[in-house]
Amino acid sequence: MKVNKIEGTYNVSDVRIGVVVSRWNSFITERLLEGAVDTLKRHGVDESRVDAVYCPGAFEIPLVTAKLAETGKYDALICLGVVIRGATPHFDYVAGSATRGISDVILKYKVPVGFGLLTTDTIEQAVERAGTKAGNKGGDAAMSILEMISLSGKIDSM
Ligand code: INI
Repeated sequence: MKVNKIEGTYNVSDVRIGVVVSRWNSFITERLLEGAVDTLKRHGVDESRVDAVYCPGAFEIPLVTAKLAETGKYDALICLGVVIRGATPHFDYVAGSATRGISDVILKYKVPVGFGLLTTDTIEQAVERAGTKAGNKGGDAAMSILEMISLSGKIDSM
């Protein structure tokens, strides 16, 4: 193929990352944070370049993410939260509002945001995605922002 292929790498340096961490289900969100920081460190991002900013629950993640994006200090942000379905429709409102709000921030500020919001039916499913049998979605979100920082830089310099 003779197309110009443009894609990000995982090689970024001197980046500053903001991580928004929801305290709701904190025993799981702290594992997501560990996964995210571990991935960033293994790709050369020093911990001193990472700020972890805590909020009460997933519903508050978009506002905190927007305020961090507004500072212009971060190359990328990562959102970490856990919404568990339980038996009420509350899940749909909290998960839907958080997801839509995070998407809005990405497009308003054009900053990469890693989506590490677990939306599961059970606590067990959330635990599986926070460093046990289904990997660590915090780490996955960190990988995605590394690639997006690199890709954004390439697109900006086109
Ligand atoms: N917040 C979560 O992050 N996860 C949940 O599962 C959850 N549930 O189930 O209610 C939750 N609710 C709190 C919400 O995010 C707000 O913090 C709260 O409503 C105050 O605004």
